[in-house]
Amino acid sequence: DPRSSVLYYERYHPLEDIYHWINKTTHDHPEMVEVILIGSSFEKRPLFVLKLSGKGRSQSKRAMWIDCGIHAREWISPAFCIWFVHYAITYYSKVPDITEILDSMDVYVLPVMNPDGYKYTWTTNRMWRKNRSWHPGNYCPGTDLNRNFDANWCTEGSSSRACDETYCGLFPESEPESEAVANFLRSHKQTLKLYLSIHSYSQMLLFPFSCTYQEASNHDELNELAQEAAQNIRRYYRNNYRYGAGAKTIYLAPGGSDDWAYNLGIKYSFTFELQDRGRYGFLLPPEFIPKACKEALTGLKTIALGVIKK
Ligand code: ING
Ligand code: ZN
Repeated sequence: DPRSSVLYYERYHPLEDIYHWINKTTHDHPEMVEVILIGSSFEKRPLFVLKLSGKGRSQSKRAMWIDCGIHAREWISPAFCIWFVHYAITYYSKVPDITEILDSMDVYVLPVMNPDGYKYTWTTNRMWRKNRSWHPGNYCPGTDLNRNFDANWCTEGSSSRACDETYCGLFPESEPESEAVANFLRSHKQTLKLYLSIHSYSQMLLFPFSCTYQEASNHDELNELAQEAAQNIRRYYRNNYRYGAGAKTIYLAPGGSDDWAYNLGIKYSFTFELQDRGRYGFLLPPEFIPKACKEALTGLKTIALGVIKK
Protein backbone atom coordinates (compact mmCIF):
# COMPACT_ATOMS: atom_id res chain seq x y z
CA ASP A 1 0.00 0.00 0.00
CA PRO A 2 1.54 3.33 -1.03
CA ARG A 3 0.09 4.96 2.09
CA SER A 4 2.47 3.05 4.32
CA SER A 5 5.54 4.06 2.30
CA VAL A 6 7.68 7.01 3.30
CA LEU A 7 7.24 8.41 -0.20
CA TYR A 8 3.57 9.02 0.52
CA TYR A 9 4.61 11.82 2.86
CA GLU A 10 6.83 13.49 0.28
CA ARG A 11 4.06 14.19 -2.20
CA TYR A 12 0.95 16.31 -2.43
CA HIS A 13 -2.32 14.40 -2.45
CA PRO A 14 -5.76 14.96 -3.87
CA LEU A 15 -8.57 15.29 -1.35
CA GLU A 16 -9.99 11.78 -1.83
CA ASP A 17 -6.56 10.29 -1.04
CA ILE A 18 -6.39 12.33 2.14
CA TYR A 19 -9.79 11.04 3.26
CA HIS A 20 -8.60 7.51 2.53
CA TRP A 21 -5.40 8.19 4.48
CA ILE A 22 -7.41 9.49 7.49
CA ASN A 23 -9.49 6.32 7.45
CA LYS A 24 -6.52 4.00 7.15
CA THR A 25 -4.45 5.84 9.76
CA THR A 26 -7.18 5.69 12.41
CA HIS A 27 -7.91 2.06 11.54
CA ASP A 28 -4.22 1.02 11.75
CA HIS A 29 -3.42 2.85 15.01
CA PRO A 30 -6.48 2.63 17.26
CA GLU A 31 -4.31 2.82 20.41
CA MET A 32 -3.03 6.29 19.45
CA VAL A 33 -5.43 7.83 16.97
CA GLU A 34 -9.09 8.64 17.19
CA VAL A 35 -11.12 10.35 14.46
CA ILE A 36 -13.64 13.04 15.37
CA LEU A 37 -16.16 14.53 12.94
CA ILE A 38 -16.43 18.21 13.87
CA GLY A 39 -18.74 19.40 11.11
CA SER A 40 -18.94 19.66 7.36
CA SER A 41 -17.96 22.11 4.64
CA PHE A 42 -20.28 24.28 2.54
CA GLU A 43 -20.38 21.52 -0.09
CA LYS A 44 -21.06 18.98 2.68
CA ARG A 45 -17.67 17.33 2.86
CA PRO A 46 -16.76 16.01 6.33
CA LEU A 47 -14.30 17.88 8.55
CA PHE A 48 -12.30 15.18 10.32
CA VAL A 49 -9.99 15.86 13.26
CA LEU A 50 -7.44 13.26 14.35
CA LYS A 51 -6.87 13.07 18.08
CA LEU A 52 -3.38 11.77 18.90
CA SER A 53 -2.62 10.62 22.43
CA GLY A 54 0.21 8.94 24.25
CA LYS A 55 -0.07 7.89 27.88
CA GLY A 56 -2.68 9.36 30.17
CA ARG A 57 -6.38 9.60 29.35
CA SER A 58 -7.61 11.79 32.19
CA GLN A 59 -10.45 14.25 31.61
CA SER A 60 -8.17 17.10 32.55
CA LYS A 61 -5.26 16.17 30.26
CA ARG A 62 -3.96 19.24 28.48
CA ALA A 63 -4.30 19.50 24.73
CA MET A 64 -3.05 21.34 21.69
CA TRP A 65 -4.70 22.01 18.34
CA ILE A 66 -3.19 22.14 14.85
CA ASP A 67 -5.16 23.08 11.74
CA CYS A 68 -3.94 22.90 8.18
CA GLY A 69 -5.40 23.96 4.87
CA ILE A 70 -7.45 26.98 5.90
CA HIS A 71 -6.35 28.39 2.55
CA ALA A 72 -6.84 26.12 -0.44
CA ARG A 73 -3.71 26.87 -2.48
CA GLU A 74 -1.24 26.46 0.41
CA TRP A 75 -0.63 22.79 -0.35
CA ILE A 76 2.38 22.45 1.94
CA SER A 77 0.01 23.00 4.87
CA PRO A 78 -2.13 19.81 4.61
CA ALA A 79 1.08 18.01 3.60
CA PHE A 80 2.55 19.08 6.93
CA CYS A 81 -0.41 17.87 9.01
CA ILE A 82 -0.28 14.48 7.30
CA TRP A 83 3.50 14.28 7.66
CA PHE A 84 3.26 15.29 11.32
CA VAL A 85 0.67 12.62 12.18
CA HIS A 86 2.88 10.01 10.53
CA TYR A 87 5.91 11.31 12.43
CA ALA A 88 4.05 11.21 15.77
CA ILE A 89 2.83 7.65 15.20
CA THR A 90 6.25 6.44 14.01
CA TYR A 91 8.38 8.04 16.71
CA TYR A 92 6.14 8.00 19.78
CA SER A 93 8.01 6.11 22.53
CA LYS A 94 11.19 6.18 20.38
CA VAL A 95 12.10 9.88 20.28
CA PRO A 96 11.95 11.64 23.68
CA ASP A 97 10.52 15.05 22.71
CA ILE A 98 7.54 13.81 20.67
CA THR A 99 6.91 11.22 23.40
CA GLU A 100 6.89 13.91 26.07
CA ILE A 101 4.54 16.07 23.99
CA LEU A 102 2.05 13.24 23.42
CA ASP A 103 2.25 12.08 27.04
CA SER A 104 1.59 15.61 28.30
CA MET A 105 -0.96 16.77 25.76
CA ASP A 106 -3.55 15.31 23.43
CA VAL A 107 -2.89 16.67 19.96
CA TYR A 108 -5.90 17.47 17.77
CA VAL A 109 -5.04 17.70 14.08
CA LEU A 110 -7.39 19.01 11.39
CA PRO A 111 -5.57 18.11 8.15
CA VAL A 112 -7.82 20.00 5.73
CA MET A 113 -9.99 22.77 7.15
CA ASN A 114 -11.12 23.91 3.68
CA PRO A 115 -11.78 20.72 1.69
CA ASP A 116 -14.00 22.40 -0.94
CA GLY A 117 -11.32 24.96 -1.76
CA TYR A 118 -8.59 22.31 -1.72
CA LYS A 119 -10.54 20.16 -4.15
CA TYR A 120 -11.07 23.21 -6.39
CA THR A 121 -7.30 23.87 -6.53
CA TRP A 122 -6.80 20.33 -7.88
CA THR A 123 -9.59 20.48 -10.47
CA THR A 124 -10.07 24.06 -11.60
CA ASN A 125 -7.91 26.85 -10.22
CA ARG A 126 -4.59 26.09 -8.50
CA MET A 127 -4.43 29.59 -7.00
CA TRP A 128 -7.82 29.55 -5.20
CA ARG A 129 -7.56 30.75 -1.56
CA LYS A 130 -11.05 30.95 -0.03
CA ASN A 131 -13.72 28.35 0.62
CA ARG A 132 -16.44 27.76 -2.01
CA SER A 133 -19.57 29.09 -0.32
CA TRP A 134 -22.28 31.01 -2.14
CA HIS A 135 -24.30 33.59 -0.27
CA PRO A 136 -27.55 35.12 -1.58
CA GLY A 137 -26.91 38.38 -3.39
CA ASN A 138 -23.15 37.85 -3.78
CA TYR A 139 -21.56 37.97 -7.24
CA CYS A 140 -18.70 35.67 -6.36
CA PRO A 141 -18.25 32.51 -4.32
CA GLY A 142 -15.82 32.08 -1.47
CA THR A 143 -15.09 33.57 1.93
CA ASP A 144 -11.59 33.90 3.37
CA LEU A 145 -11.85 31.57 6.36
CA ASN A 146 -8.96 33.39 8.02
CA ARG A 147 -11.02 36.60 8.00
CA ASN A 148 -14.26 34.98 9.18
CA PHE A 149 -13.53 34.65 12.92
CA ASP A 150 -14.82 37.07 15.52
CA ALA A 151 -11.66 39.12 16.14
CA ASN A 152 -12.24 42.73 15.02
CA TRP A 153 -14.17 41.05 12.23
CA CYS A 154 -14.23 42.76 8.81
CA THR A 155 -12.24 45.84 9.78
CA GLU A 156 -9.16 47.16 7.92
CA GLY A 157 -7.11 44.31 6.43
CA SER A 158 -10.12 42.39 5.14
CA SER A 159 -12.82 43.09 2.58
CA SER A 160 -16.61 43.17 2.66
CA ARG A 161 -16.73 42.56 -1.12
CA ALA A 162 -17.49 38.96 -2.01
CA CYS A 163 -15.19 38.92 -5.04
CA ASP A 164 -12.11 39.91 -3.05
CA GLU A 165 -9.48 37.44 -1.83
CA THR A 166 -9.88 38.56 1.78
CA TYR A 167 -13.69 38.63 1.83
CA CYS A 168 -14.76 38.37 5.49
CA GLY A 169 -18.14 36.67 4.89
CA LEU A 170 -21.63 37.71 5.96
CA PHE A 171 -20.93 37.70 9.70
CA PRO A 172 -18.38 36.06 12.04
CA GLU A 173 -18.51 32.27 11.65
CA SER A 174 -20.91 32.59 8.71
CA GLU A 175 -18.97 29.73 7.10
CA PRO A 176 -19.57 26.14 8.22
CA GLU A 177 -15.80 25.47 8.26
CA SER A 178 -14.92 28.31 10.65
CA GLU A 179 -18.04 27.67 12.73
CA ALA A 180 -17.12 24.00 13.16
CA VAL A 181 -13.60 24.87 14.31
CA ALA A 182 -14.82 27.62 16.64
CA ASN A 183 -17.42 25.27 18.16
CA PHE A 184 -14.81 22.59 18.76
CA LEU A 185 -12.35 25.03 20.33
CA ARG A 186 -15.10 26.54 22.52
CA SER A 187 -16.14 23.12 23.78
CA HIS A 188 -12.49 22.14 24.58
CA LYS A 189 -11.23 25.45 25.88
CA GLN A 190 -10.62 24.18 29.43
CA THR A 191 -7.95 21.74 28.23
CA LEU A 192 -6.56 23.49 25.14
CA LYS A 193 -3.31 25.26 26.01
CA LEU A 194 -1.80 25.74 22.55
CA TYR A 195 -3.33 26.68 19.20
CA LEU A 196 -1.36 26.34 15.98
CA SER A 197 -2.48 27.20 12.45
CA ILE A 198 -0.35 26.22 9.45
CA HIS A 199 -0.14 28.42 6.33
CA SER A 200 2.32 29.27 3.60
CA TYR A 201 4.33 30.96 2.34
CA SER A 202 6.94 33.44 3.69
CA GLN A 203 8.68 31.60 6.56
CA MET A 204 7.30 33.34 9.60
CA LEU A 205 6.22 32.39 13.10
CA LEU A 206 3.39 34.75 13.99
CA PHE A 207 1.36 35.29 17.12
CA PRO A 208 -1.43 37.68 18.22
CA PHE A 209 -2.39 40.16 17.40
CA SER A 210 -2.97 40.39 13.68
CA CYS A 211 -6.30 42.18 14.08
CA THR A 212 -4.83 45.22 15.90
CA TYR A 213 -1.44 46.82 16.46
CA GLN A 214 -1.91 46.41 20.22
CA GLU A 215 0.33 43.95 22.03
CA ALA A 216 -1.00 40.74 23.53
CA SER A 217 -0.91 40.66 27.35
CA ASN A 218 1.74 37.91 27.27
CA HIS A 219 3.56 39.35 24.24
CA ASP A 220 7.03 38.83 25.73
CA GLU A 221 6.35 35.17 26.46
CA LEU A 222 5.00 34.57 22.95
CA ASN A 223 7.92 36.41 21.45
CA GLU A 224 10.42 34.32 23.43
CA LEU A 225 8.82 31.05 22.35
CA ALA A 226 8.79 32.17 18.70
CA GLN A 227 12.38 33.37 18.95
CA GLU A 228 13.53 30.08 20.40
CA ALA A 229 11.67 28.20 17.66
CA ALA A 230 13.24 30.34 14.94
CA GLN A 231 16.70 29.88 16.49
CA ASN A 232 16.30 26.10 16.51
CA ILE A 233 15.15 26.09 12.89
CA ARG A 234 18.20 28.17 11.94
CA ARG A 235 20.53 25.95 13.97
CA TYR A 236 19.26 22.61 12.62
CA TYR A 237 18.17 23.51 9.10
CA ARG A 238 20.07 26.71 8.26
CA ASN A 239 16.90 28.50 7.28
CA ASN A 240 15.58 31.84 8.48
CA TYR A 241 12.11 32.38 9.87
CA ARG A 242 11.00 35.84 10.94
CA TYR A 243 8.80 36.05 14.00
CA GLY A 244 6.59 38.56 15.76
CA ALA A 245 3.05 39.76 16.25
CA GLY A 246 1.10 39.37 13.01
CA ALA A 247 0.01 42.98 12.49
CA LYS A 248 3.53 44.33 12.85
CA THR A 249 5.32 41.48 11.09
CA ILE A 250 3.20 41.05 7.94
CA TYR A 251 0.04 43.07 7.82
CA LEU A 252 -3.13 44.00 9.65
CA ALA A 253 -5.47 41.00 9.25
CA PRO A 254 -8.66 40.93 11.34
CA GLY A 255 -10.86 37.86 11.71
CA GLY A 256 -8.01 35.38 11.94
CA SER A 257 -8.27 32.08 13.78
CA ASP A 258 -5.19 32.57 15.99
CA ASP A 259 -6.39 35.92 17.35
CA TRP A 260 -9.84 34.47 17.98
CA ALA A 261 -8.40 31.41 19.77
CA TYR A 262 -6.22 33.73 21.84
CA ASN A 263 -9.21 35.83 22.87
CA LEU A 264 -11.09 32.64 23.73
CA GLY A 265 -8.40 32.00 26.35
CA ILE A 266 -5.84 29.83 24.54
CA LYS A 267 -2.94 32.08 25.48
CA TYR A 268 -0.34 30.30 23.37
CA SER A 269 -1.55 30.84 19.85
CA PHE A 270 0.57 30.84 16.70
CA THR A 271 0.34 30.90 12.94
CA PHE A 272 3.24 29.33 11.06
CA GLU A 273 3.96 30.44 7.52
CA LEU A 274 6.01 27.62 6.01
CA GLN A 275 8.39 27.63 3.02
CA ASP A 276 9.36 29.28 0.91
CA ARG A 277 10.06 32.99 0.76
CA GLY A 278 8.61 33.51 -2.70
CA ARG A 279 10.73 31.70 -5.25
CA TYR A 280 8.00 29.10 -5.79
CA GLY A 281 5.48 30.55 -3.38
CA PHE A 282 2.31 28.45 -3.21
CA LEU A 283 3.73 26.17 -5.93
CA LEU A 284 6.42 24.71 -3.67
CA PRO A 285 7.76 21.61 -5.49
CA PRO A 286 7.26 18.31 -3.64
CA GLU A 287 11.04 17.85 -3.21
CA PHE A 288 10.82 20.62 -0.61
CA ILE A 289 8.17 18.88 1.53
CA PRO A 290 10.53 16.97 3.85
CA LYS A 291 12.66 19.95 4.80
CA ALA A 292 9.68 22.33 5.09
CA CYS A 293 7.97 19.81 7.41
CA LYS A 294 11.09 19.22 9.51
CA GLU A 295 11.45 22.95 10.02
CA ALA A 296 7.82 23.28 11.05
CA LEU A 297 8.17 20.28 13.36
CA THR A 298 11.15 21.92 15.04
CA GLY A 299 9.08 25.06 15.61
CA LEU A 300 6.14 23.01 16.88
CA LYS A 301 8.29 20.97 19.29
CA THR A 302 10.10 24.01 20.65
CA ILE A 303 6.87 25.83 21.36
CA ALA A 304 4.94 22.81 22.65
CA LEU A 305 7.74 21.79 25.05
CA GLY A 306 8.05 25.41 26.17
CA VAL A 307 4.32 25.50 26.95
CA ILE A 308 4.46 22.13 28.75
CA LYS A 309 7.23 23.41 31.03
CA LYS A 310 5.33 26.55 32.08
N1 ING B 1 -1.22 34.52 5.65
C1 ING B 1 -2.16 34.84 6.69
C2 ING B 1 -3.44 35.42 6.11
O1 ING B 1 -4.50 34.93 6.45
C3 ING B 1 -2.34 35.86 8.97
C4 ING B 1 -1.58 35.81 7.68
C5 ING B 1 -1.86 35.21 10.09
C6 ING B 1 -3.53 36.55 9.06
C7 ING B 1 -2.59 35.24 11.26
C8 ING B 1 -4.26 36.58 10.26
C9 ING B 1 -3.79 35.92 11.35
O2 ING B 1 -3.37 36.36 5.32
C10 ING B 1 -1.45 33.68 4.63
N2 ING B 1 -0.41 33.38 3.80
O3 ING B 1 -2.53 33.21 4.45
ZN1 ZN C 1 -2.93 31.19 4.41
